[in-house]
Amino acid sequence: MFSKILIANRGEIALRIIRACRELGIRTVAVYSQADRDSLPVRLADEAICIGQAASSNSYLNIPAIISAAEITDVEAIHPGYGFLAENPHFAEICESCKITFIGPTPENIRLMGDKTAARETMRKAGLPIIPGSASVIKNKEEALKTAKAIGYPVIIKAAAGGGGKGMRICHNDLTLVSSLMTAQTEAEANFGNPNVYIEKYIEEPRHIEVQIIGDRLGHILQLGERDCSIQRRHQKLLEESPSPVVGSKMRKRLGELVLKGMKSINYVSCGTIEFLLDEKTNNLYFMEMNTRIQVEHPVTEMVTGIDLIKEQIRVSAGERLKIKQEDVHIRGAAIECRINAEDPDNNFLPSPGKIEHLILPGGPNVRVDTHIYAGYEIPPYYDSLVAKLIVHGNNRQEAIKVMHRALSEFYISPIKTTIPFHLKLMENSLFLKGDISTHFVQDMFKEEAKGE
Ligand code: MV4
Repeated sequence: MFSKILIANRGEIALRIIRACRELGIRTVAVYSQADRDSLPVRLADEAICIGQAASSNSYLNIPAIISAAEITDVEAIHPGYGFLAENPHFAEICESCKITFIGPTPENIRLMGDKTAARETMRKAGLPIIPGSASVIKNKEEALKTAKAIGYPVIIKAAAGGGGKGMRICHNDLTLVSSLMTAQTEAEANFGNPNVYIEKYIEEPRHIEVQIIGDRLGHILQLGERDCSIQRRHQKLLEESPSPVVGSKMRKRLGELVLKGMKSINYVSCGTIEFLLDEKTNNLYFMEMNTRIQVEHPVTEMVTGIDLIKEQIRVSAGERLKIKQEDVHIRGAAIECRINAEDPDNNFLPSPGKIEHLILPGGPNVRVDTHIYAGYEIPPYYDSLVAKLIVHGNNRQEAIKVMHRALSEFYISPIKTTIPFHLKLMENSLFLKGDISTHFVQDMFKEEAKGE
């Protein structure tokens, strides 16, 4: 096992990793930007090194500064958290060449899954259902038109180097397809440095279902059930839950078998998430893409499986064997996570950074709060707006919702605006209570409100 690791991240995930390390007896090094000097992970880590200015490109994305900090403090491994350098194959390679363990998948795993067309083709070969679409990258408008003719409109153009919703375009006919192709390629080049795009059939009101997996370096892989992440706004998830209210035991078993086949085919190691779209009209399930990192919503899976994913992730990176067997993984009850962002839900979710003067955190049975904030903390404006994750557990979905409602009503943050009032409304929404939601839910909820006013 490692004796000391560096955490190349900030905020709640940096703190989450420090906590896992403490329990494993591993010393920690926090790296931080000038804007995060007074942050909790900096205070709680065993050592802390400033790596640059507030802008991420000068600090949390600054590879030479991070590697220097790792060399100076003599760590054996780097945990990248999520975002920043977590899915940068080049960074994973540099760590390797400096004899520092990158706590994550191999650079090959990251690179393969980062190319969304290659990921699609690899998973198709492994037997996973993929969304009907182009076999590979679309080279010209003739190929685009041919693909659309074969699968039928509407279609969606996606960037091969994209993911997470950036640079997607929906097209309903030949005319818009041809004009969108050009702009999609230009945008892809500008955003990702790669103009490659591909085409899929557009699934109209899908549910976003994702499966958590973890693999060790000895070839063992576990699947830890699904999360339903359909409650999102502009590709930012707001609430995640496990199990999904629409996945039955038969579909769960099939999902599990599919992801294990897919992951074994690429010898995947570390934590990862396989994203699926579920078309509720046809009950068809499709592989969409894979995230080769620990995700924000990992606690939802921890709550229903009892597995500490960060500790396991560190253990497998140190070469240890997974302690749990697939037959010992059981999904117990239901868990929900609400993302508390410093944003104003009454003002188009406008970011609301600033100083937290008053803070009351919820507690009591079945409540977990993952946060780096404290009374007197000033939320810097330079990073994402996530300030806390409120995670609850119940014997079933209904009970978990009751616990969440109770915990949200205890939660008090002032004077900054947060998404707490949005989540409170959600816990009372009849469609949410029924589990009758798709990825359009939040948008529709605000449309309904506008009508009523
Ligand atoms: C789709 C889709 C419908 N059909 N692909 C959005 C995030 C990115 N990972 C892929 N996304 C989508 N891809 C096809 N063929 C709809 C979405 C989508 C979506 C997916 C998951 C969660 C929320 C979403 C919100 C809008 C669109």
